[in-house]
Amino acid sequence: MTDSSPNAQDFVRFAVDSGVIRFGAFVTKAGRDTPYFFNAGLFNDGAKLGRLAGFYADALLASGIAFDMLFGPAYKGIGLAAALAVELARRGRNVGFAYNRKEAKDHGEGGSLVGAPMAGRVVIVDDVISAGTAIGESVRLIRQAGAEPVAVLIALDRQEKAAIAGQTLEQSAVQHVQALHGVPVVSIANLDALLAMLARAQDPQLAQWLPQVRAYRARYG
Ligand code: OMP
Repeated sequence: MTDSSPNAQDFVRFAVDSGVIRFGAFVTKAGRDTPYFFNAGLFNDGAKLGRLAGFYADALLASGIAFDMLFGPAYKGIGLAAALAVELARRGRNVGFAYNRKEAKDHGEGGSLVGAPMAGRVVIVDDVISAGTAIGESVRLIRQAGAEPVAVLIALDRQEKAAIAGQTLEQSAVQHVQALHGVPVVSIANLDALLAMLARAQDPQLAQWLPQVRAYRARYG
């Protein structure tokens, strides 16, 4: 469910209209100067989160990947996985969800996992993949708990080259995650969908960003 599929196009439009995709001068975690940034924290009211969950559900169900539960990596993944769990239940698929704490807790629930017991085939729900550095920890946590990560579900695939310890690889981050962890990545939309949207934009305020975003794709994609 990527590039120019109707779902991807609608999602990119929704993200731009919500201010979740912004244009300007930003720096990614991997230190890349980028003319656009996707800030999932700005899906920050019930209506937006509910609509986002609908897009996640469409992408996950269309992938055909069989799964038993969801995992949301702290912090941003927690709300995303929770919203998706509600949406799936609304569609008749009531699955468990769990998340991790960033800080270890020495009393109460114990351990760093919270929510449904980790078991079976687990979908990791996250916001965006750039260089692909963040996913490994979730995969490890799930395997340590005796469960099987079967997919990484993200909203946006920035379609960038992977980076490991500051070194850029030839593989894309998504290919790298798939090869290293053996887990497929499913995204609602990718950078190609954003480029397609900018190429069609009537609003000159938006259309003006096309060359810079294209140049970024050429440099890091
Ligand atoms: P990687 O782990 O390098 O793939 O980067 C993914 C993370 O970078 C996300 O989980 C965010 O914390 C952050 N990020 C965004 O949220 N939006 C972007 O558009 C770009 C990044 C980023 O820093 O690369």
